[in-house]
Amino acid sequence: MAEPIRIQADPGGPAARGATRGRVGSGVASLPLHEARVDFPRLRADIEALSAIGRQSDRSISRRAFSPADMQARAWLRERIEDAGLEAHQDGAANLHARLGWDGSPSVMVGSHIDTVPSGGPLDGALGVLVGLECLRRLRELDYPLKHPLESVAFSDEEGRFGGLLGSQAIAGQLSPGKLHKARDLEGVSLVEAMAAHGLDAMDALQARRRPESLLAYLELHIEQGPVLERRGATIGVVEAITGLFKWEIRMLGTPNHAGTTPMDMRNDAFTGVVEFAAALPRLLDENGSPQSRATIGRVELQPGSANTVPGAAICSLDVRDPDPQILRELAEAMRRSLSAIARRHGLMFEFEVLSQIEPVACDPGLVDRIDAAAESLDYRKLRMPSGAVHDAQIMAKLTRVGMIFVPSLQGMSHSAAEWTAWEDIEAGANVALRVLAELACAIHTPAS
Ligand code: HGY
Ligand code: MN
Ligand code: MN
Repeated sequence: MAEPIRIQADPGGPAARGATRGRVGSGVASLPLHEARVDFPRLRADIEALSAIGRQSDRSISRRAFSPADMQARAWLRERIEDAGLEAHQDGAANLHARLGWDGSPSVMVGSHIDTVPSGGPLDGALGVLVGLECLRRLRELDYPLKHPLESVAFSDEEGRFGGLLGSQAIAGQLSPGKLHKARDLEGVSLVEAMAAHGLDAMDALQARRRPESLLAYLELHIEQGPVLERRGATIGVVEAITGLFKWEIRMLGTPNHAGTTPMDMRNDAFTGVVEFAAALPRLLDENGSPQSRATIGRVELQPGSANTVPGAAICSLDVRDPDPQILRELAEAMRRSLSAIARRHGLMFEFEVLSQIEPVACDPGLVDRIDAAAESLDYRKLRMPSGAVHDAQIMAKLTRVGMIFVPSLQGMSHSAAEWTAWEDIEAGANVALRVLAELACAIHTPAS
């Protein structure tokens, strides 16, 4: 076993300037592990401060990847990392890491994202990043001897302004020059332009790749974004698997024509095709999916878009999810067949582009048990469950063992201003994350698992 790394506990020493280097230190672990808890008032203050960045008049939050609000949040986070005496590091994909005891040996990583959907909530992603920061700060204060370095990361563009899960895909080596050049948002702004506006070169994302052997495990705490924990009265979700998805852009193509002079039976109305497809989704899921299957059309655009013109083109998004890869394949085939039949019936053409395809993943059984045991020993009510949302964790699963901790979402709401989690549940989740990270990275006696 590697010689435990000891961190200078001296607040004024070199470590204070964010240059925390392991292996030298005089601290002695001050608190037994089972008594270790996060500094909750400090974590709460961070959550409140970050949620003020990108706040909109309707109380929702908008921090789209590489937007001014996202950059402001990144600058704020970097300052908090350095104030904590941790080493701040930004990789080629602009993922922002906080490091503790960094010596280049295989590390334990914890993370999530601080970018949001256009009118998002204060906790989706942000909670996991701030809990990760708090855990590294707290482990530095507790001064447990480290077996392995720790890093807490805020991944770039998880929410998909430029395709989604960008930062974790960069680390997993899943990006290509073509994919980076092609990536653009709904307004047509390219990733290359958006990053260049902040002095960043999108192609540097290709350098962010990490070797699997550079990581020992990845942990992510996230809000559930669903109603299950609240309904079951549980505080901690022990995630066993993370759903997969495919995202398409569908284009139904008909004939634009005059709204007044074109008889109803002589139209090739593209919008009719999308409406019929949307109405068919529940049946398609019943016939080809599982109880965990989900299908969503979140965006529809009609062209030319004038009230007195029969739409010649109807462009819509399609987001389909299921934790079983075979069911996802069957759903994709059923959707394609349905689109083809509808197009034929209405004299339309259709095409679709696969925007993203994310495999479902199983979390590491050892980490699942460790999270479960930590919740048990901290006396929190827990529930083993799947994740219906996708997360950076499932990309990191390509590189290393992953585990996820969920905390309840009030009325299951997320991706909106109504997104919230009770403070005591946030504190509980953070304490479970602290325990698991300490067991993974610190040289202290831990129950086998
Ligand atoms: O879409 C998702 O599941 C995640 O919130 N980005
Ligand atoms: Mn989200
Ligand atoms: Mn998220």
